[in-house]
Amino acid sequence: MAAKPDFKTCLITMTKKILITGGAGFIGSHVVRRFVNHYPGYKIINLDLLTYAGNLENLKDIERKPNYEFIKGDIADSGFVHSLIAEHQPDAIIHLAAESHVDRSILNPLSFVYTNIVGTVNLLNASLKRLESSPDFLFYHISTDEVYGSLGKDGFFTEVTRYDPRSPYSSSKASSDHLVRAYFHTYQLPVVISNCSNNYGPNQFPEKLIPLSLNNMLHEKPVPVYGKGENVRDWLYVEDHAAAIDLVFHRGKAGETYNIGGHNEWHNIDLVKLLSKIMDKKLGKPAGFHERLITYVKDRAGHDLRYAIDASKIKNELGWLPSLQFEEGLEKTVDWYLENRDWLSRVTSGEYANYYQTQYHTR
Ligand code: NAD
Ligand code: TDX
Repeated sequence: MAAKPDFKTCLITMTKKILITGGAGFIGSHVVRRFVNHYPGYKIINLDLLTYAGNLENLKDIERKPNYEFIKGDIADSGFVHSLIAEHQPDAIIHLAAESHVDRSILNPLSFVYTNIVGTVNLLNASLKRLESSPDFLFYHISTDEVYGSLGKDGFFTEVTRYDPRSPYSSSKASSDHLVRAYFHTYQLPVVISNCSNNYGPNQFPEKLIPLSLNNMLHEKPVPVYGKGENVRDWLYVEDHAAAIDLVFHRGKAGETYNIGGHNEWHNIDLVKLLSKIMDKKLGKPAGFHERLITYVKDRAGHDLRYAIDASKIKNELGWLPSLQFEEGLEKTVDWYLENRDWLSRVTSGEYANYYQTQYHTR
C-alpha cells in the first residue's frame, strides 16, 4: 500500500496564490523567500510600494523563480488595491506592509495612519469582496508587541494583555489589529493575527538599533543610546519569525492571536556593548575600540521601558520555538552586514542621509 503523504507534502503539492504585502522590507523579504522556496506549488505575489525601507535587492536570489511575482503599489490607494485583488484573485493575504519605525512616527504620525490604518482597511475591504467567491480565504495580519504598551521590571505580554499603545507607530498598529478583529466579528472574514517582539538579522534598514549601531561602528561614528540605555527589548532572529509566520499561516485558528517572542531580553546598553565586542573581534581591533563610540543622547519621547513576550500559546498549540541562540544570531547578523557594506552604503544614501543628519544621531 502506498504511504499516505504527510501534512507538509500535502501543502507543498497544493496550489495556492498568496499575496504578501511589504515583501521587499526587512521581515517581508525573509517571509517571501521562505514561502517561495518551501512551497514551489504556491504562487507568491509580493506587493510593495518600495518606500525608503523596501528594497528589491533583498530578494535578488529568488526574483527569477517561476512561482514569484513582484507588483509595485500603494496599499493606501483603495482603487489600486481593489483592482489588484480582483485581477489576481489570491487565496490568502499575509499583510506586513507598514511604516515601521517609532522615531519616524514621532516626526510624521499621519504617514503611519495612511499606511498602517487606511492601507489595512483597504486590504480588508478587498478581502471581503474576494471572500464572496473564495470561502476559504484567509487574511493574516502581522503585528507587534508594542500594541500592549510598556512593562515594568516584571511580567510578560500574553494574548489577553490589554492594549495600551503609547507611540504613534504602536497606536496605528493597535488600530489596525482592532480593525482586523472587527472584520472577523462583524463580517466573518477569516483572520489571524500575530504580535511579535523586536526582530534582528540581515536586511534590516539601518535606522533600527542593531543595524544602526553596526553601521556607525563601521564608520567609527558615535553610536547613539537613548536616555540611560536601560530600556529592555526581547530580540528574535528574523528567520525564526518567518518560521513562526509559516506555522501560524498554515495551522493557526481563524479569529485567534498568537504572540511570538524570543524569551531573550536585553537592556539596550548591554546589547550595544556586546555588539561592540563582536565588532572588535571581527575587525581585529583592540578591546574597547568600538565601545568608546557609545554616546548617550536625548531619550526618545514616550520611550517604552520594557517589552517581553510570553510565547507559550504558539509553543503549546503549534509547536513553535526559536531555533537560534542570540549570540549565534548576532554573529550571523554582524557577518552579513560586514559582507554587505555596499548594500549599507546604497540604502543610507538619499533621503535617509538627510534623516540621519537631522535626528537624534548628531546630538
Ligand atoms: P520595514 O519597514 O522593513 O518594511 C516595510 C515594507 O512595507 C517596506 O518594504 C515598504 O516599502 C513597504 N511599504 C510601506 N508602506 C507601504 C505602502 N503604503 N504600500 C505598500 N507597501 C508599503 O518593516 P519590517 O520591520 O519588515 O516590519 C514588517 C511588519 O512587521 C510591519 O507590519 C511591522 O509592524 C511588523 N513588525 C516588525 C517588527 C520588527 O522588529 N521590525 C516586530 C514586530 C512586528
Ligand atoms: O539609535 C538608537 N538608539 C537607541 O537607544 C535607536 C534607533 C534605538 N534605540 C533604542 C530605542 C529602543 O529602546 O533601542 C531600542 C530599539 O529601538 P528600535 O530598533 O527603534 O526598535 P523599537 O522602537 O523597539 O521597535 C521595533 O520593535 C517592534 C521595530 O522598529 C518595530 O517595527 C517593531 O514593531
